[in-house]
This record gives sequence, structure tokens and C-alpha cells, in this order.
Amino acid sequence: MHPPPMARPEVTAFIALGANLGDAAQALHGALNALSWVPGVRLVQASGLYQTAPIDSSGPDYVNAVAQVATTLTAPALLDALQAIENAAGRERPYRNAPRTLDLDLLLYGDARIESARLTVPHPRMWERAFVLMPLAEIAPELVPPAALQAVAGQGIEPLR
Ligand code: PH2
Ligand code: MG
Ligand code: MG
Repeated sequence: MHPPPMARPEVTAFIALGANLGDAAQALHGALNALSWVPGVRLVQASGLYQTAPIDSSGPDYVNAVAQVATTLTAPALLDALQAIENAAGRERPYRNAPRTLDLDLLLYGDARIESARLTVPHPRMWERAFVLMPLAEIAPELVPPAALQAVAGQGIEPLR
């Protein structure tokens, strides 16, 4: 007989959501729903949606948001789940920062620092981007010092509707 597998403790993770092709708001709602159904992922809260100007990217304005999850998945397994949801939303990758139907980026995984070929956590560019920091500050203000928000204050972003 095998002993039951050891339960992994839940880790708090933050995920950035973005889209700028098709019905981007619908894509983000669908992604939040899909996330909540991933075994080992519990959706804790999500920010509102924001309309944002493309940064180092082209095409229409983006819709962005940030979600907080509690997960028993490892970071690579969580990344697999995020990529499966992107692919199901028709994500294509013709070139770096191409317009996209759905982008799900792992921002923070507990207090882990990860540098692998697939994954860098904390997300290396998160502190340069208002489209990440404003929704993150909405749901986890303790993680975003005022000076960090000040540093991205010039970027185009407004709450959707
Ligand atoms: N994502 C990028 C590049 N530029 N700009 C905005 N406004 N929103 C994004 O989600 C975004 C971007 C690469 O993932
Ligand atoms: Mg991204
Ligand atoms: Mg991405």
C-alpha cells in the first residue's frame, strides 16, 4: 500500500492578464473562469479591468487585470496551466510582444525567486508597467509602494467603463 501523497501547502501567486485582439474583456473574464477551474488553483480575488495603451507593442489598446490565486501547484505546473488557457483562447506567437488574444503572466509565486529557461519570477518587467502595478495595487496595495506607482505614472491606463 502507498501512503497518501503529502499535501503541498498553498502558495499565494499573482497573475497578470492581458489581451488586445478580439473581445479582450471577454477573454479576460473567460480566463478568470478557466483559472478558477484548474485543479489545485483557488481564485482568491481579481482586480477590475483596465484599458491600457500598448507598451513596447502594437495594435489596439489592451485590457489588463491582475488575479490573486492560492495554489498547491508548483510554479512550473502553474505556468503549464496558464499556457494551456492561453492556447485554448487561440493564442498565437508570431513575434515577441505581438498583439494577442490572451496573455497570462506569472508575476509572483509566494516569495520565490525563480530563474529557469521558461520562467523568471518575480516577473522581470513588472515594476516598469502601470498595466501591472495599478491592478496589483488595487488588490494587494501592500505589495506596491507609492514610489513604484509614481514611477509609471505617465503611462496610459484607465479603469474600463
Ligand atoms: N503586454 C506586453 C507588451 N505590452 N502593453 C499593455 N498595455 N498591456 C500588456 O499586457 C502588454 C503590453 C507583453 O506581454
Ligand atoms: Mg506579458
Ligand atoms: Mg506572457
